[in-house]
Amino acid sequence: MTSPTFPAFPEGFVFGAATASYQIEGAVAEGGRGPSIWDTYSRTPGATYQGHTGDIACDHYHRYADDVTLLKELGVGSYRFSVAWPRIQPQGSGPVNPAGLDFYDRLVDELLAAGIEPAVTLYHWDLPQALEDRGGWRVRETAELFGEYAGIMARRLGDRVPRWITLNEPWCSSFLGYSVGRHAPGAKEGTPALATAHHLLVGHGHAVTALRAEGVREVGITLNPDWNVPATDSAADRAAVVRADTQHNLVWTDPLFAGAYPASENDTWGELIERQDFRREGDLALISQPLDFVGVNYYRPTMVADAPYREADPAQRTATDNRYAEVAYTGVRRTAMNWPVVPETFTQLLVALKERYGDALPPVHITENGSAEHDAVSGDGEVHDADRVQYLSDHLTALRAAMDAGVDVRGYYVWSLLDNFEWALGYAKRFGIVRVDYETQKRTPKDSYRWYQELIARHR
Ligand code: GBH
Repeated sequence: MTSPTFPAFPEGFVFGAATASYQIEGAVAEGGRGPSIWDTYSRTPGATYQGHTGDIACDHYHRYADDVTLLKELGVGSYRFSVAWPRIQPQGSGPVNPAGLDFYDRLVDELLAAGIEPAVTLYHWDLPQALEDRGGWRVRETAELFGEYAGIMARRLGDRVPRWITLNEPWCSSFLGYSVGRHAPGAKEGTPALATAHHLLVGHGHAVTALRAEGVREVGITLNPDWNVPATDSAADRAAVVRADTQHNLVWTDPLFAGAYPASENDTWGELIERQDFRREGDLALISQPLDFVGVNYYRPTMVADAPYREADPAQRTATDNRYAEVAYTGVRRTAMNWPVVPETFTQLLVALKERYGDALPPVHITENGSAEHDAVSGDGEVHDADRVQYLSDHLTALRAAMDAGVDVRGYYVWSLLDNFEWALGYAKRFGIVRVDYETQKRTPKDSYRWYQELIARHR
């Protein structure tokens, strides 16, 4: 391991920090907000660590001005946050809630006054429960309503928000939400999850159309491509990597950047989607509209091995069982998430994306990167998170290497500004560069905050 360095980025490179609504806002029953699928799911016994919910979270809804001050002192050029759709449309469609719009309006003005460019994510997983009750992402109507909601937001904030992200990590919404049930709405449906993948992409397309109609400056989508490494050099494990890549990555990137679902093995999501009756004429043209950037969230590589079908009986098998299993990396450091730390895979992933799509790959923003560590408050009241500093330094160095190799990367947003509600893992995992004491809501900048602050200052 090298000691932390301060890699140098070109002029104009954007340094930022990111959060998401349900993970930080709290105030779930205030300001006219309707329930989201995460309110429902987090209340389901056994769904989240110790039954944790986002009811209070970081109380950002009330403390947003203090949090903007933290961002200002950090020196970031941009802040990525998400809008809670159920604050805007408590029923997911129809009447707009003025108090919800006002909250984001105040946040945007506070950011601009601090000299920080807002980057808005329209969907970071908190679907209005009312829409889930009508089928959620299984049904096309949700995609159409998402387009309407995008238009509402652009009309209100489009004059002041330069960068718009339609969806965050649709793989998580689709696969974790509807196939394995580890995220809201907690469905374990196998094949119907294919429809959710397609409808998320169609929803993205409708949102792009709506945002373009309002003339916003930059439109993109955030994906979480995996870097899959074969467990051994065997043909079987290498074939498993192809299946994992197809299901996790190409199902999203091929329609977006190549205008077609991936054609490879016959039991991958891509080919199955091709055969489904939920497809409509014109969908791929809608999905593949040109974007100004693609957001990439990257944390860690995945090692995969060939695996048998989960069900011996062919009639029981689902379209989302692609016969690969994740196996543990050995000989590398692991974060508190038990994720392997292998920074050079960040370079490899970005270079591979560029190689696959060439000029069809839009400029890249790293919309999330960071680590959960076993942080402790020292006797001096500080958090000396040397592991996180090392992680960030090494990943920014790997990012710089990808840029030297020809990948057009415009910005980097650290995940996350604050410790927050880590979904099914509740408050047990801390990703912040600022510690949050959940008893008092006191914020304490960690050593990683100071390190990032210095990195940014060196670029002025
Ligand atoms: C991103 O998800 C998200 O965009 C962000 O909200 C999240 O906080 C961050 O990364 C860190 O995880 O729920 O038991 O299946 C990346 C996908 C989703 C992977 C949550 C880890 C927790 C395990 N992450 N998942 S579980």
